[in-house]
Amino acid sequence: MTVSVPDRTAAWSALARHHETVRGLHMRDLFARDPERFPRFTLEVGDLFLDYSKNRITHETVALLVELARACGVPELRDAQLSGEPINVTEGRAVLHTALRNCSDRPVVVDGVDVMPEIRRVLTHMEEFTEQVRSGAWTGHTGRPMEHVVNIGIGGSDLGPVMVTEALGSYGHPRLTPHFVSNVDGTHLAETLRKVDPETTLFVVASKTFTTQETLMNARSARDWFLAREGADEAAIARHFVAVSTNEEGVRDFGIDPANMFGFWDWVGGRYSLWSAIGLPIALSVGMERFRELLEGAHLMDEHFRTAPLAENMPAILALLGVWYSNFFGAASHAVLPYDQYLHRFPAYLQQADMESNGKSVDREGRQVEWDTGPVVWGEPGTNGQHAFFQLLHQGTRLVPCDFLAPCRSRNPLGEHHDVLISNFLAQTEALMRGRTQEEVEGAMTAQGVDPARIAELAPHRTFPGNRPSNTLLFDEFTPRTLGSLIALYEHKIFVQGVIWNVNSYDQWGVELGKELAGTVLQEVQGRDPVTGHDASTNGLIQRYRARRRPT
Ligand code: G6Q
Repeated sequence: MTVSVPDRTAAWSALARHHETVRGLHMRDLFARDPERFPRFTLEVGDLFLDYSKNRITHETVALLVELARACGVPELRDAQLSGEPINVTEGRAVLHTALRNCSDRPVVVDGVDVMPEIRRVLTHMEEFTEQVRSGAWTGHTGRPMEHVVNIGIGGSDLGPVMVTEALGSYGHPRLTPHFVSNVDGTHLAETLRKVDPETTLFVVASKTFTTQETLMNARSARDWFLAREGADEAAIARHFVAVSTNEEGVRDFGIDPANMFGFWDWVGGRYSLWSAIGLPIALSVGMERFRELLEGAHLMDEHFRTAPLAENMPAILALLGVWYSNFFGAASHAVLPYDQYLHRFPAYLQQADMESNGKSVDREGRQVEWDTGPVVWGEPGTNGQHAFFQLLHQGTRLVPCDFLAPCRSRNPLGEHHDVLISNFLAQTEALMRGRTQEEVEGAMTAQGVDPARIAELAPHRTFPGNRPSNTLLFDEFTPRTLGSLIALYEHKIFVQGVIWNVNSYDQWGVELGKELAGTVLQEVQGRDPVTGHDASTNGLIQRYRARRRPT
């Protein structure tokens, strides 16, 4: 396999030289010069339409970026990942979330075994269970059907399911209200339990390892709360607690019958696990048919990613544009701006997917990298963001590439709302690209009869440099299929960037550190001895907390 250190490839040097000529070009002029720019820089996969023409690129930029991807071994590593090779080198694992949504007949082999029959078996188990709960055949210990589903999980066992369940809110079951508890802050659980009735509540304890401190603590407290109700005993637990995990022993030790456990496998990374049984709360809410549509949408994107040439490959193009801005323009962040209220958790979900995957500073061989890796990913739905941080996007000193996402048809057609939403959406990308020149500002102010001295004073403030890049992703209507394709698009984008930066996108030692340290400090905040083993700041804070904490 040819995998090169990116900044030593000929393509990287060529891109650095090319950047010198492109950085001075304004997109306004690029559009004026080339009437074919829109068709040239658009792509379509299923229901997703990507316009990437509002980027600081020329035909040559794309060719050089594609060359970089080739030189860094993107096609080879893509094929290695999809075929189940252990590309997660630091954990010695295959990375096969794509197998979970493999709707083809192709087997996927890990260590000589086709994993597809096991995947289908768990899907069938999910189907049987969700149908029972949704139809009302599954009842609680007092014989009432379920009305609340509380997912207890954190990180990858929370962010994907909550984002998708929210996103598909319009498809939700009318009797079942989904809730998600992740934070170990007791407020999260307490506030949720206030809203539910133990007789009609199903808890889904979701943890790949079944050792995560926050999840186990929340699950234990939920179980205590449940058992404190009259008539609820250990036998009743089986009607109200199910688990999603790879750790059968841990599930049994917790007191959940393994018959009520939905399994998955170590080759499914936490932040890539919503396609597995971790998606159970999604399936309970929208039904298994919709859940399968979500998988089909993702599979469509997988097939595109697997087969399309790099220059026409949507995830690869998005990834390469990100590399272009991060490594050649020095952009440190990337904004994701969904103009769809259903997608309000999408930026938070992507933050984990992207920053936990590519927030690395050593390469796959353990050497310090000499180039920037993953950007800070952030965002909020439009139009809210326009009244908040868009000021910086338009006139700040930093370059922030943006992705704008919107459906052509609303799931809630309400008067002119959607046209107004979309006109804002389109106007923003245009304004970011075009800007407004000082002459334009002065002309407009003169036409309004403003005093020339005032014009001179105000014109610089009202001038917009423009030339601020954005990608536009339009889809027809927000369906489970579209959402599946959209998530898979970003997953593959992250993968391609990881390959180019030569980092392992599939480990997360930073997360592991947090898990380890919190355990040590817990002993101390609860202990009686003076705390002296840390730096002065940490010692002082622990002591201050101990002096003020509520006595137990
Ligand atoms: C995801 C990370 C992390 C993980 C959580 C929860 O890729 O590994 O966010 O999902 O720490 O872990 P468990 O599912 O094991 O509880």
